[in-house]
Amino acid sequence: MEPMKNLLLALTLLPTLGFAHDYTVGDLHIQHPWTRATAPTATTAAGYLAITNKGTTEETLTAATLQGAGHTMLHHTQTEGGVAKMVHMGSGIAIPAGSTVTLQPGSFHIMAMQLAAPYKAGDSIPGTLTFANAGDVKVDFIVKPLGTQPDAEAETEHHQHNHH
Ligand SMILES: [Cu+2]
Repeated sequence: MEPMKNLLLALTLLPTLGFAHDYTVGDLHIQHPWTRATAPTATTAAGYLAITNKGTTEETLTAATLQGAGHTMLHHTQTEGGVAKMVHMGSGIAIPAGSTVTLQPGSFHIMAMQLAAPYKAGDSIPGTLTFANAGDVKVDFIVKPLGTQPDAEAETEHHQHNHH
């Protein structure tokens, strides 16, 4: 396929697939908030995204919400002696000046608990990110199919960039 056709195809697909949605607030660039579809009986989900701090002072993600979750917390998955456990980030997740922090499976995540109803693949879940300096930022979490792996995610982003 010719490059121009590839580009047009990519642009046509964007709204449908919900890829590469991002938000810029001051010096913060928030990329691709997503979560996974949940099983019918599940009451928890995890929210993921990448945050780039282009400023010169440290920023902190202090809280987040996902619609339909009765309670949310910021967590970090840590593995000790082969056992993974989730640590509550009580003072938030720091985003140092000039760096990107990625919330992803096996690492930092937004733990959404007490789900009122399952998250379905293809849905978009409104949410809020609260930053110490930038305040509240409204975002949409794209719901990916159950079992989506971070590698698949990286692959998608990689292909996306090839078109620009
Ligand atoms: Cu967790």
